Amino acid sequence: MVGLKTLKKALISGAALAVLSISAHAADLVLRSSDTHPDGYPTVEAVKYMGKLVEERTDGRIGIEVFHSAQLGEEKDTIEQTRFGVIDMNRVSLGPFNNLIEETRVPSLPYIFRSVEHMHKVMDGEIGQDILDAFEEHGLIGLAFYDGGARSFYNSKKPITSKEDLAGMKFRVMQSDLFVDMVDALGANATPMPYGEVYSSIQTGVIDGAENNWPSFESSGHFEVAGYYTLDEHLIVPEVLVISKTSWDKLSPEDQEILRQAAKESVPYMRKLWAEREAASEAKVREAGVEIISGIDKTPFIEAMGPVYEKHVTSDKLKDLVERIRAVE
Ligand code: GTR
Repeated sequence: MVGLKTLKKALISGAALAVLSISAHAADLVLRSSDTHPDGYPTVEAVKYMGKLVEERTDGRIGIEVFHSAQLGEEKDTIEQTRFGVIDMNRVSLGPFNNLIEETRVPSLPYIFRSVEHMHKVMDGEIGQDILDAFEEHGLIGLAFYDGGARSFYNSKKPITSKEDLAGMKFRVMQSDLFVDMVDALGANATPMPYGEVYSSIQTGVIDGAENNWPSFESSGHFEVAGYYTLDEHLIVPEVLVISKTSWDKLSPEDQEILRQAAKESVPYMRKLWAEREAASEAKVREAGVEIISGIDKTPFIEAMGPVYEKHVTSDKLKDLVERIRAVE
């Protein structure tokens, strides 16, 4: 039996805890930010870090609460909600923006970047800023780009060692026409679907596999159902942190500047976490016995992308972006 004294003590500490947790969110304005990834994932931690900076610099007036693990929904839906101001902030891959904002297609093109370093140079510079600016007319303010590593194919059926091995296989892609055409061009079949449905779809054989980077392949648990991972690295798609224009317009110019600066400062922090997580995820996946196929000849993959570029790089604006990206050393 619990004595009265113990009960009283428990109640008091419970009350103290409640007060504590209220004060942790005592900011006048708490911006709600969405992320599909679980707690502890580099993108989630980077936005929390940004929130800490914002809270410090506004003397606790503004805070950010990250709703991780797709608590607010799958990416495509949360993007719509962010555009309409139902969700304040969102950390998403550029992929689900491709159909809406044409500029986001260019850094999402297969093999557009020669390396992650090339991607950093492009996205940290003027080209990156031009792409961030393109969000505004769609109800969003682009704050920063995060890393998404290199994406490669994984599947439950067989080791893929060449483009020919992909023939007729069924892969999930993000909800973007560009990625559907990319998979088609490789001779496989693409099924666009939300991230949260991929695990069970591989498990039940609805699809043969999907494609992603090491941290997502690991954190989603997809490696448990897809035992073959081929490092063809067809995409290096940056991720983006956006805020709803509706939420943005309510802030003073000074607070907007604080947010912009804090977002910028969260980038190097994210990259450090990303490098650590990439290594840890790779180790975990290898330890689980997944067959890793590396060192394949990427040339046929790259050469197959001609029609994809032709179809999706349509306007002069996009052609110019491709040229500018290629020109960055
Ligand atoms: C991850 C990315 C997510 C999401 C996911 C997907 O790499 O970080 O934002 O886009 O891929 O494939 O849906």
